[in-house]
Amino acid sequence: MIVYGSSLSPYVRKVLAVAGEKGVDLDLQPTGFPNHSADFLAASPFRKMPAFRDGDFTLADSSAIIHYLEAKFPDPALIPAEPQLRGKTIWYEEFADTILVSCGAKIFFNRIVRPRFMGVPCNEEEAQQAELNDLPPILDYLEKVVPDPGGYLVGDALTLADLAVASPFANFFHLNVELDSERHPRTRAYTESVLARPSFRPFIEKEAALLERTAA
Ligand SMILES: N[C@@H](CCC(=O)N[C@@H](CS)C(=O)NCC(=O)O)C(=O)O
Repeated sequence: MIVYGSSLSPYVRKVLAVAGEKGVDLDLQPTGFPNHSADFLAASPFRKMPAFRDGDFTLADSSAIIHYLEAKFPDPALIPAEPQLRGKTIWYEEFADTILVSCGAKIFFNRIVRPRFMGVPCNEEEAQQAELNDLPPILDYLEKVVPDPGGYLVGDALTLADLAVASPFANFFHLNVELDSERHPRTRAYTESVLARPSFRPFIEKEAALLERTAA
């Protein structure tokens, strides 16, 4: 099975972590950006990563891919069956994919993707607005809901909620976005512990090496 994309994308990284937790081997292939490969375009009609191929079957969108993997490889379950746990799991994934990533993308896209991979200058005003004004209230929310060390966001086992919420924090840590140790200590400890899992760590190390190579 192939995933097209870069693990620098929090959506791609989330899919890779889900597969890793399930012990499923995915072949991560670049999209060919900026001249996308025909294989990527065939799987992703709107040119968004991640895209996915399993034989003749193609799919785009991280959540769609994760539901496919969950159905095909049910153990360990990362989307609980119990109604309230399932509802909360999907809430946290949606929160991460929309509210958290939208904010994080304004910082990461401006400071990393535009200058290093697109040859376009950073819009520092937009990045600062996101970092200083938009991010703190999102972290305030997380600070209230993240578990004590060793715990999980939903129920008493790891779920998609933990992987989805932690994934964008790898981008914050790459950017050295400081989490206020007085205001958000639990969020920092929790996200660092999820990102230290073997399902995330090798990808994050490769990302850090790439960012070091492409630094000005
Ligand atoms: N809802 C989609 C969002 C995918 C997405 O927006 N990916 C970004 C990278 S983080 C992308 O491919 N952007 C390129 C573009 O918009 O052209 C998912 O969950 O996969």
